[in-house]
Amino acid sequence: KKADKIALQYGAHRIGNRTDAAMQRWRDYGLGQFIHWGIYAIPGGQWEGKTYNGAAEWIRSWSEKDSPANWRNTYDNLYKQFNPTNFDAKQWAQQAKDMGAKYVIFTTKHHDGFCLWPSKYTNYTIKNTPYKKDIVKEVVDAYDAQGIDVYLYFSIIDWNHPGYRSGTPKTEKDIAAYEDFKKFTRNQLIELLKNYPTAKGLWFDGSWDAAWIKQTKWTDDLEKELRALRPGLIIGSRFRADEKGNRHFDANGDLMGDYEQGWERKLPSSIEVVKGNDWDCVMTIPPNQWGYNANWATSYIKTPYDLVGMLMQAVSMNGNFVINFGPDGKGAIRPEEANIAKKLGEWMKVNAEAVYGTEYSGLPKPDYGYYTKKGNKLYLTVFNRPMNGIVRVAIPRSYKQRPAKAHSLADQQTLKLVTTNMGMDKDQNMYYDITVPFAPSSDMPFVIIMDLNGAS
Ligand code: FHN
Repeated sequence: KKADKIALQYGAHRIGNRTDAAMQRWRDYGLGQFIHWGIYAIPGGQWEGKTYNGAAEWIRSWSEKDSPANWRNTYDNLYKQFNPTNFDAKQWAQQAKDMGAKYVIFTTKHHDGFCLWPSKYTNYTIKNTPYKKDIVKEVVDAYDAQGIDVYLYFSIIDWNHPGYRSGTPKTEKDIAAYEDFKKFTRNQLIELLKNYPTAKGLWFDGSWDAAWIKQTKWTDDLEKELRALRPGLIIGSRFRADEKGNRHFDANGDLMGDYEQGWERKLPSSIEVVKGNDWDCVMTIPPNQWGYNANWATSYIKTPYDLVGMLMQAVSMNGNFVINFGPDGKGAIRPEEANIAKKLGEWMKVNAEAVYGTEYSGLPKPDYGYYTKKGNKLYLTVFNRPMNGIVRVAIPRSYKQRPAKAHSLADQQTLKLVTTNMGMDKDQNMYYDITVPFAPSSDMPFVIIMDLNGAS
């Protein structure tokens, strides 16, 4: 510990990354799937004939502005129509498996408070819809069966609970109401862990309210209680704040939780930014829609190429990359998302070796794409194919290992590798020229594997 650190009771309880098997497994995932599903999928971004461009899962609050008289009653009664007859958890899990996802984060309850499991602590659950069945269980079972680890998304914000407050409760009445909400939140979390014993972690959200941030000791105790209930449980940095009100990183700059959970719809620009911490990035396919929005025509939709680029950017800096899906009100995954999953899966089928279990190479980012590394293998995922078909790899002299051989991952073809001395940059780098097949076999990035000499 640095001498100038201030004493904190509720800051980080560990310095540096977790080293246990559960966390190592998390670290090796590379690619994950996020699913936002709830009753907001019924309006799908449209409210009383009007299209809302804001995030569709927030429509209850967008529509409030336009229709103050009845928004609450209308939205909060939508669950009575929730009957997703096209929902097939096994099909979702199969699709995720084919895409190459190693974990899924599933919304058990979003900000609207509607629970996709039959919680004992509220009536606002799947049990009281025409569908009735426990959707969380169906998802957990189906993904477990595919060997995809499940993480339960849980929103602290709950617009449905009468005791929920965003601002710090001040009056006696508000304070009592919020205490009730805290009890409810704790009960639900314990219930989730008990009901779904195979879930590997909790993915918290909506934990930014002033009221919640103030609950320093209580949230710290609760986190400890949850961890004690489930050894190995993984919880990111979005659950609680320290006694100075800091979230994610405490007043000393130390990460609270098992990994940094602040990378939402953005990626770190360099390895230095993540300071050696574990992290994941959660990404929407449109700019900012998590729940189902029927109208995707008004914004840019990321392509499989874009997403592979982001995946490799994340993995090259020791992060996991998680792509969000928003099934519709009937439970179907829209064709655009199904197509993305399929294309990514085709790419992963060939190139996953460059993703799973790989890590930051220790090399500067090359112009051609991204490096990842596993033991003595260095992977270069090429996005910018050189015009002359020669990929020039620059390895700093200070780097302990040297590429000895190269081959292409797609077809295992040996690639010509020669040491090059251009007489430039002599003191800093060694150069290796790798000749890649002249005609690109697809419009997607390809991977070159280099065997490295020397101990890493
Ligand atoms: O407000 C939510 C949003 O709807 C979505 O669930 C994302 C997912 O990370 N989290 C919140 C915004 O940070």
